[in-house]
Amino acid sequence: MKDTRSIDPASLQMLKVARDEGLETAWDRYLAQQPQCGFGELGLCCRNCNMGPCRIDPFGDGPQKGVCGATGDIIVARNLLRMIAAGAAAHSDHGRDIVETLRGVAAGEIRDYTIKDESKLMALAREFGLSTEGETVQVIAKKLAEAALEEFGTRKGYLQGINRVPVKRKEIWEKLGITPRGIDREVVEAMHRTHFGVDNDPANLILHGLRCSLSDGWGGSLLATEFSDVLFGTPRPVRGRSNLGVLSKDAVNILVHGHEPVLSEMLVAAAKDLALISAARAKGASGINLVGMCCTGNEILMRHGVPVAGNFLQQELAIITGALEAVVVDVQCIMPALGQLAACYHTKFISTSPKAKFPGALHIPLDEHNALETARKIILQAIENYPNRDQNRVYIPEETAEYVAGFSVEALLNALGGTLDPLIEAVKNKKIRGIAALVGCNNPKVTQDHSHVNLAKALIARDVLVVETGCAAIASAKAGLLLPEAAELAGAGLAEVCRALGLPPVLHMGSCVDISRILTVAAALARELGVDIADLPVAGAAPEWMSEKAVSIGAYVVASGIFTVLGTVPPVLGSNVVADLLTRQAKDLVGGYFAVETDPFKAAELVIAHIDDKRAAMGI
Ligand code: NFS
Repeated sequence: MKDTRSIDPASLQMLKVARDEGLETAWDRYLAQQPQCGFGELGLCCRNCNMGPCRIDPFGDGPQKGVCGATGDIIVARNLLRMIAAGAAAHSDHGRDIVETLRGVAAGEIRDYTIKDESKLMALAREFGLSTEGETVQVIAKKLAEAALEEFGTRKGYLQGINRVPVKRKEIWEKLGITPRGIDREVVEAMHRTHFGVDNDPANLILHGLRCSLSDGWGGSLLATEFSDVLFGTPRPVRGRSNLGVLSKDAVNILVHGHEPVLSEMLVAAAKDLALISAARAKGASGINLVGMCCTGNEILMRHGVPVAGNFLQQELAIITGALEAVVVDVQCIMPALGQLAACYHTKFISTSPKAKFPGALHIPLDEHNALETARKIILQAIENYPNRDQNRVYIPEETAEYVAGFSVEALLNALGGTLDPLIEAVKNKKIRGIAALVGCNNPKVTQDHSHVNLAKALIARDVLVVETGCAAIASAKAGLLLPEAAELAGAGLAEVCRALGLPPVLHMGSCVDISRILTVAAALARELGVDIADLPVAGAAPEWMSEKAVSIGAYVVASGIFTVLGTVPPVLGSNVVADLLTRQAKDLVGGYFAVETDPFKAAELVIAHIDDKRAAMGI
């Protein structure tokens, strides 16, 4: 029988090894959870106070109210708002860490990092309205970081980042009262409103969810992206390799997994240290092979072309290759299962963030003030572990595919010759039908990468330019869609544009916080054309999403005016009121709205129909 857990041959091979070795993965645990809680699936259980837990009977026979009187509509809306708040918090706390690192570097307290992109620093300083005349880079960076830290608890009215959006969009947010004020404030208010006995109006709750998510997209995530560029360099097109075949049979393999580039950047630097390379050789290895996974993988892939071993569902499979000397993690999307699994091999599971400790992990905290030293210490742990590798248990799938990544807004503009005009022209003359942003995770509820790859292929074949981030982009990397040569899979118009500009039809724009790059391009396109973002022939999709961060992303993309298709079902179906708000009423309120479609081919039709409608409305 065909194994429907993944379409990725490397993953399928590793799943066989897992079975032979009697090892459990997320897919097994997913099966063991069947049937999953129906109340939870519908969003109908509430644990917000200790009169509960309460649950609402979706069939109407049992209780229709919680002890406090909350209906299914209230419970579903409150639960969704909490998901958005958690996702926005995760992205934004990541953003804060990057801003604080820049502040430390500027103040001379953190010495191992330098400011890599001064012109971006200057541009951001101007955007924040700071005077740069006669000031040193250090002083400007410090002022900028301090101004950015204000964004988290700002008292000045609203977030700086929203100045990027067209006036029409700002007016929509103002009218609805959802202009984001401060990043932390919106998250705190979400928690306050969902506390027992506060906001009990589903629409009011969802509207705050949109505001909270906007503080992520145009706040926390935007700062994470922009300040990472300042500190670590703005990505430029770069080639590399992807999938588990990037692991080496004879080098010390170190997998970096998680999200923040602060540590991974130092690991990239330390892995080139000649003394460490000779230490690896002294242990019988051919060298040091640093590879990435998930979004920290995306960060170093975008900036250094570091190989990416895989996306979310491959974290356990990488350990099962038996070839990893160390898995180094920071925060987010790290399965707590890794410790136990690593213990079945010689692999060291190393946690580095005081915010994220795991069972079975060796904790080596990252000290930003001594970051290079921490990175060296971690790499030495891996080197020392190399002789413990049992080569008889090593199975590395051969699969790898090349990618071209690194499409920051600046890199895209550069490829276009300095302005958005060629892109606008191509859209107007229908060589490019529209633009679709494909983002998000893997989820064992659906075949790994199947929806990502097939949706991307279906869209490019119909001349839709696809831009991607996160684990969606890694799926495309593995499928060879991030190469200029993939233009042959595109429709004639898109293929022509790709060939003329040397671009792949699917552009890797970075990690999930880098969806802010996509927002920035969408806003710039709208401003150029004198329209609102909602008027553009643009759509979003999260075909295999699973995390709360993805819920926040979906919400801010929709609130920014962009129609978004979800490929896994969000826990809102217990409330017709909430489902109707998200899939219908949102269209009138904010221009964007959600659809749920689990079949990627049908999802492609929805995206194309939407794009064609927008084209017709614009008269192009
Ligand atoms: Ni995004 Fe990136 Fe991947 Fe999903 Fe997790 S790594 S921040 S949440 S699983 S795409």
